[in-house]
Amino acid sequence: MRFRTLGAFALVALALASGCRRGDQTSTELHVFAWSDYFTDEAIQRFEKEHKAHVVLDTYENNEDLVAKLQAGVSGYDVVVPSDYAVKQLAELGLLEPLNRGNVPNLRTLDTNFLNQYFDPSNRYSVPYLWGTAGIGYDSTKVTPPPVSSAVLWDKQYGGNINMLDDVRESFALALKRLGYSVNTREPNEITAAQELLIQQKPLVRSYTTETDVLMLSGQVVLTHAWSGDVLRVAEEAPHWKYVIPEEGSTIFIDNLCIPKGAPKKELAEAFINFIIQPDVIAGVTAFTHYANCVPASKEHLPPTLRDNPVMSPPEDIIRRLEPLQDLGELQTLYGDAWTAVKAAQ
Ligand code: SPD
Repeated sequence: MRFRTLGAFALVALALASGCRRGDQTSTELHVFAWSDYFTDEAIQRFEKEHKAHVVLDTYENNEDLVAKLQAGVSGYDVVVPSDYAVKQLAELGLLEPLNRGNVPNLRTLDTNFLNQYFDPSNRYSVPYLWGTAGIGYDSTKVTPPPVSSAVLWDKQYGGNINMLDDVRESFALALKRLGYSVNTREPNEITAAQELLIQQKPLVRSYTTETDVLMLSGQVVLTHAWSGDVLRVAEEAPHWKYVIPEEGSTIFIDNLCIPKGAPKKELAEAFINFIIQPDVIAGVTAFTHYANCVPASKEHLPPTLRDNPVMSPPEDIIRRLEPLQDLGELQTLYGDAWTAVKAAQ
């Protein structure tokens, strides 16, 4: 009897203990939905320790997937990292929480050049985080001479060894620039011309993905439409990978930390944002991701090779060739339909 009572007591104690543990975990979990390789393990672990929380990281491939997921309803995410134009879309759809700036005192560390941008004029919803460009990654042992024009992505000799970003706005931007148009054109004829160019390219394309690092490192492609940091990071391990911004021009982006509407842990999310933009922490993120950040004081924590790297922080003459993607409102569906047609083409 005594034994049975003790056994029951032990079982109840165990159940309570595991119940509490589960309860504690849920109450301190922070769900972050971001681009792949956009935070460091060190930063996450330090935040977890300082805030006695557990960070759960999930990734998306492009802004459209992020917007669709948040539009579909309660996502359970606390922090998301949309690019410029997607911040505006999400804000207009009522899918972002206004930030309580009192909980993010490190906002003062941000470079004012990145604040009050068109996509969120008073930074009501967004904190600029990392920025970069889109261009072409190429295996310099196989692609000779070094490409200068995006025409190389239509060159038959590289057929079957080319990857394009699985990102409607970026892929259309590349084609539109090749045709001499703006990446934000609202002209249906120009969008159709870009669609045709992308369809014409399709037989040469091995894959459409934004996870380009794996393809480069494994040698599955010799050319990829890519974002600057991803190529630079690969080049540390495989220096034959180089990056070029095509002479026709390309895009420049700012990715931002935001809190989705109804986030279960809004205050913890603000603490996370405040933590990650500290100069030493974000310097660690830049050293890993190879994307430039929006915190000037982080520079002194960066290795000089990266601080002055022209791929990470392009010089003025290159910047002049870059256009930021704008939110196109209703017209976004024109691009979406054109992209579907490219994907469906045989
Ligand atoms: N591996 C992460 C790359 C993130 C790049 N941001 C994309 C911006 C799209 N306009």
